[in-house]
Amino acid sequence: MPDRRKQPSGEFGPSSSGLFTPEPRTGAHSDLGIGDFSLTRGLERLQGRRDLLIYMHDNPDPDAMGAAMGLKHLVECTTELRATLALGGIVGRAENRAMVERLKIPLIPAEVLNTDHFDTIAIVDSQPGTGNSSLPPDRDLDIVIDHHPAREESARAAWCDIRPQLGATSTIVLQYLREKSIPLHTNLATALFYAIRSETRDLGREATAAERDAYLFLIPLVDHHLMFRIQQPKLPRQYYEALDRALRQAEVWGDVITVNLGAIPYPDLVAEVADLLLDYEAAQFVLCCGRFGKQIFVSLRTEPTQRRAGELMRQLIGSDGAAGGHGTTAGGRLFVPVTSDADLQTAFEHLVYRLLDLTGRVGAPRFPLLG
Ligand SMILES: [Mn+2]
Repeated sequence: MPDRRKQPSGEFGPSSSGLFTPEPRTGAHSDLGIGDFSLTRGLERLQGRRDLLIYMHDNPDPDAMGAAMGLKHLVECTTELRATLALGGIVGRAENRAMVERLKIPLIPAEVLNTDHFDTIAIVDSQPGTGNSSLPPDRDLDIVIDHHPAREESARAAWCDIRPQLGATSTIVLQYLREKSIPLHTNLATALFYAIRSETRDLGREATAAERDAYLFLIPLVDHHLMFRIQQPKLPRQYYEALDRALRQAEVWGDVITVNLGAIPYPDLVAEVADLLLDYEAAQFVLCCGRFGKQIFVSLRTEPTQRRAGELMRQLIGSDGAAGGHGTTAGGRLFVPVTSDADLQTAFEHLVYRLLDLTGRVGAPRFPLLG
């Protein structure tokens, strides 16, 4: 059986950090003057505010949800603010749904929220201008906390803490809670632990010493029985249907595996299947796409030796959609809506050709994975 702890994460927003080896900050990061963040000053600026709305990237993953939960706890323990978590898209993956249910994460669909009720707006695990969140376009942001490379728009937020050298946004938020000596309740500790675990594949993927330190701090506080229930959720029939389709449709072009899943029951399924196919012994690159409603979602995975998934995804998608990712994981969404599987197949073939071209694999022999 595949290791079901593997998670898509931080899709769209690019990030980079080495295996336990923090990389130097990017030029863009230091040029923007981001990184000298003071938590005490950040919290002081929030005095007198009443209602905080916290956004994550759409179809949030455990890192986004853990960071949002942690930020809510932080501000509610240190300021007068009450925080609300805004859900853009859906929580689809079974582990992520189990996390929401078992840890009682209070998500409110973004479309039912009246943003005028909130005097303070935050986003975690994403940034303004990435095209992967449901942020209101007409509001200035107060708080941006992320571990993807800094974007210019983010610097406008008074509380802008972006650390691309870290493996997870939840690591940053846990550091805040520790800096202010705020006790963690079991559900929050479990959420942060699961967030970091799934984001880094148990510290094996793009984790740093900060994530290891977070693990050691959290382990005594985590409910490991709950953790097991989240990590090993019961799976719906549609998961096995999608798996069956994925295995039958997957094609091998040398060390590149590609699959079009057709209509999918939830957007992050493309990332889940891409993770699964990367386990294939010949795989160095996996491209997976599918259609959720009228939108095409794309996921790319690479082996750690090919750490340029985010860059490849941005080249693949170009101006046709929103794209980004980490060194070995990336995601994207095409802007043009499709109404038929034929349109999806055309878009997919275009992406496959571009990937083969970008990786110098044009002309590689093509075989079905099975049969
Ligand atoms: Mn993340």
